[in-house]
Amino acid sequence: MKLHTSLTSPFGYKCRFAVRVAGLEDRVETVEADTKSEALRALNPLSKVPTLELDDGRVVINSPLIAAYLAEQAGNSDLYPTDKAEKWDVLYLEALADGMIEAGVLVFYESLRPEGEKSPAWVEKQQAKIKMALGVFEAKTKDFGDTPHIGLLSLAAGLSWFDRRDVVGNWHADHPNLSAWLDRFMENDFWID
Ligand SMILES: N[C@@H](CCC(=O)N[C@@H](CS)C(=O)NCC(=O)O)C(=O)O
Repeated sequence: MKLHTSLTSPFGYKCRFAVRVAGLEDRVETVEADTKSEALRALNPLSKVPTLELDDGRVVINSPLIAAYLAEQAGNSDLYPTDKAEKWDVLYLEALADGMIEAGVLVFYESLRPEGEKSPAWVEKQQAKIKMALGVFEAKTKDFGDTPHIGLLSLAAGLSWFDRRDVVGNWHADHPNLSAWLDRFMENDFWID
């Protein structure tokens, strides 16, 4: 399988972590992709990364589906709990983290627009969503546990990307539990800088 991704994409990080947590490093090759290329568009009409190309030519798009596919290939893994109620809690965390990252990606893309085309109101709206989500995660940090499930992989990928791109300023100061958790989580063997 080939995981087409930008090496800086937060959703790409999420899936690259998932490959390692699922123990599929030998079966998944990471291929650097350009979102403006014809090659990626041919695989994924939305030209988005990550995009997973299967060995038989079929394609899986969208990081939640890619993670679910990887987990299925791996059999039992830490990515999703087997208990149904716990699984939906994890999927909630994943969706909230993904949504927070999406808002961050919009803020980042807005920063690349020419002066005069930027909308401060739009940026403020996205940043407000990020702040709300960060508040929820801060309150939930104590319940995260030690298993690197897909919700935590997405969250950690997003938070570390926020720091790399500086899209939300210093979120650490107002979210000390989350900040300390990220420091610990980044020490896991599957972490990729
Ligand atoms: N919902 C998608 C979002 C993927 C996404 O937005 N990727 C960004 C990079 S972080 C991208 O490909 N942007 C290029 C574009 O939108 O044209 C997922 O979870 O995989």
